[in-house]
This record gives sequence, C-alpha cells and structure tokens, in this order.
Amino acid sequence: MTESATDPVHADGPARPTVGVAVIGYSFMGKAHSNAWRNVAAFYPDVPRAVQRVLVGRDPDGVREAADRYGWQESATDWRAVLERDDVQVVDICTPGHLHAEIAEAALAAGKHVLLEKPLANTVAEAEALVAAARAASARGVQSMVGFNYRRVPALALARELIAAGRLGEVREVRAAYLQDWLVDASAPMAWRLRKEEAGSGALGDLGSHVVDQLQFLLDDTITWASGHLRTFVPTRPGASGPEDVTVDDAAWATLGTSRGAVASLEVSRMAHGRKNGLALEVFGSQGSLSFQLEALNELVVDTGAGGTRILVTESDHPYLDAWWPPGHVLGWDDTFVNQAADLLSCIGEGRAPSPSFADGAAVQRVLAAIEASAAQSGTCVTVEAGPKASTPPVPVPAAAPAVSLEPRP
Ligand code: SOE
Repeated sequence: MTESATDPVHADGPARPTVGVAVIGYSFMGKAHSNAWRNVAAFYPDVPRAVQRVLVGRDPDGVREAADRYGWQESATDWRAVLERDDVQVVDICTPGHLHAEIAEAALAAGKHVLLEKPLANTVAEAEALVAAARAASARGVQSMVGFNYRRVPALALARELIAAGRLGEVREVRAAYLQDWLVDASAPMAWRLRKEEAGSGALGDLGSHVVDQLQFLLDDTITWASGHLRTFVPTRPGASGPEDVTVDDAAWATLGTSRGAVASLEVSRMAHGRKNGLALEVFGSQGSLSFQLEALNELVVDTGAGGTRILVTESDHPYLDAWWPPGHVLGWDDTFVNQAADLLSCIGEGRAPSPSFADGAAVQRVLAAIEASAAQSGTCVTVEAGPKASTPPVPVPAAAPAVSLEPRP
C-alpha cells in the first residue's frame, strides 16, 4: 500500500500518517459513512488520520451537493478513475449490492483497502469471488472489511466479551428480531431494495444479514443448519412508469442451529407496524441471559439469577468508550460507524487484517442462502454449505471476567 504524507496539521508533533478516503454512494449509507470519516480523527487520535478526498455518485449535481454538505474535498462520477488516484488509499463502497463485487474487486486489484457495506454480496458465488480477491490482496498488504457496524455497538461488543468469559454458562437459545416498518404502506414506491437483481434479497439480506452476523459474532460460533420461510406481502408497488413487481421478500423467519448446539430464532421484517429500527437480541445460557435493543443501544440487561441488571454501557473501560464521553453521555447509531472506521484505520496503520473479513461476510451469505433454499422447500431443514473458516479473531477472554457488576440494583 502507498500511504500518503504525514498529517500537515500535526507536522510538529509525532508523525500521524494520513489515509485518503473515497466513498462510493451518497444516499443513506454514504451519508452515515461520510459522517464517520469526518469525525473519526477527532475521537481516535492514535489511528491514521482519514482525509475525505472524494465522494462518488452517478448524478453530478447530487453528488456535488452531498460532497459539499458532508465535508468532502471533491466529488466525482467515475469510480474507475477514482481507483487510479494516488491520493486515495481506502475505497468505501456504499452502493446497492449488485455493484459490490465489481467495484470491490477492481479496488483491491488497484491496491486500495476496501470497506464494503453489508451484506457482502447478492449471491454466494459473488461472495466467494470477493473472498478470493481479498485473500490475494491481503498477500500484498491490502486490507478489506465488511461494514457490519453493529459489531461496533459498545453494548454488543461487551455482550460478546461476557459470553466468551462464560458469564452466561453454556449458550442454549437465542431470540433475534430485526423489525422495521418503512414498507408497511402498500403505496410506498418501488426502490432498488425491492428488486432482486439489485438487492439480492429483501428483509432477509438487508436486516437478516445483521442478525446472522451478530449471532456468529456474539456466540463466536458457526450456524450450520437453517429452516426458513419468506413472505412478500405487497407484490407490486408504484414504479416510475406504472406498477412494478416486488421481487424480494418483505419478511423472513428462520430457526437456526449452531455447531455447538445452540438454537436461534430469526425474525426480520420491513413491514412491522410501529417498529422503526428495532433490533432485539436475547441470549439464554445455562447460568444467565442477556438482552439488548438497538433503539436503546447504550444498555445491556444481564441476568445471572438474581434479577436483571441494567448496565449502562458508557464506562471508559467498556469497549470503545475510552474514545468518547464521560460516563452516561450516551452514543448514537451514527457513532457505531465512527468506531468501525477507527477499527479499519487502526488495522491499516498496523498492517493487521480487520474483522469482519470478507470470509466472515461470505459465511453470513451462506446462511442467508440456506434460509432461502429452505423456504423454497416449505421450511425443510437445510445444512449450511461449509466454507473456509472465517477469520474473526477469537475473543480475548480476560483473566478476570469483564469489569461489570452484575449485582441486582438496589
Ligand atoms: C435499511 O433497512 C437499513 O438502512 C439497513 O440497510 C441498515 O444496514 C440498517 O442499519 C438500518 O436499516
């Protein structure tokens, strides 16, 4: 990798390398990622400084206006030309899924580190090609990571540590639901997320990919079988030139089994009236349980038998929190993307492989494919295709369990 110059702003201090960033895509995810690149240097002074070089999109006026608003030095409409620039070291891809493979493979071949928004790809075949491209690039020191930003929610990172430290005993059951309602109105217009050729799948890929990644992340386990059902409740929607067929699922359900014998229920929908961005996770073990709600993302409830303890995950010794505010000064959804950018920059700076890797993303894709295959056979149990071992580093289990009090509240 060619790193750009050291940070001119800190030229008289210790050299802080700079990394030029390009984001491709400027709608919802492009905005969330832009916000992260704009703020990461302020919260994480020890990672290479991100420089917002260029925001890329198809509509010249739209991308220019967005670039200006989100703090980018420039805008561009040709992503291939951006890959040729020497002042760009990181390419962050926030496009619809059908463009992921082509852009990411070209970026890796051009020697750019890649952050690729979830889900990794639209199909297992594309995911596997991306894994091969990432492996070849990593041999040249080029890093790649999938944007499963919920791994960077401090409460979920803490939950993973608690599970790894055995605080719940043997994990037996998980309930996982990710519910939104932005499609509940049948007159909501057609969008790329509702076309299979662009999105790959519907709620399953969009929301289910987060759930499957969280299950494998929290439990440090692999999903090996699936039984699923999919439904499209509104089969046509108003398109630009008349009614258009919806070719993906509106909601999905699955029972999933892991290699260590845990069983999880998955429920995802974009038509769950009243649920805006409701990711709810409950993990039940032989000695305790924990629960989490994304809409209260600073909280984790842990119950080890003496009544539940609500942990406000804002202490400086909780994951990510030493970079942020004093205790009780809560983080938001957008801050998880800042943590994600910091993790990637730290790995780039130290020449380490980031996590979740493209192999982790492909592992998620194989579970989604198994759910789809099962749904096509009325829910018959399907074995998840085995892939190469994903590379998420094992959770470091502290000698003493993480410093959280699980005593009941007075
Ligand atoms: C849309 O349903 C969406 O933006 C997802 O694509 C994101 O990954 C999720 O974080 C919020 O909802």
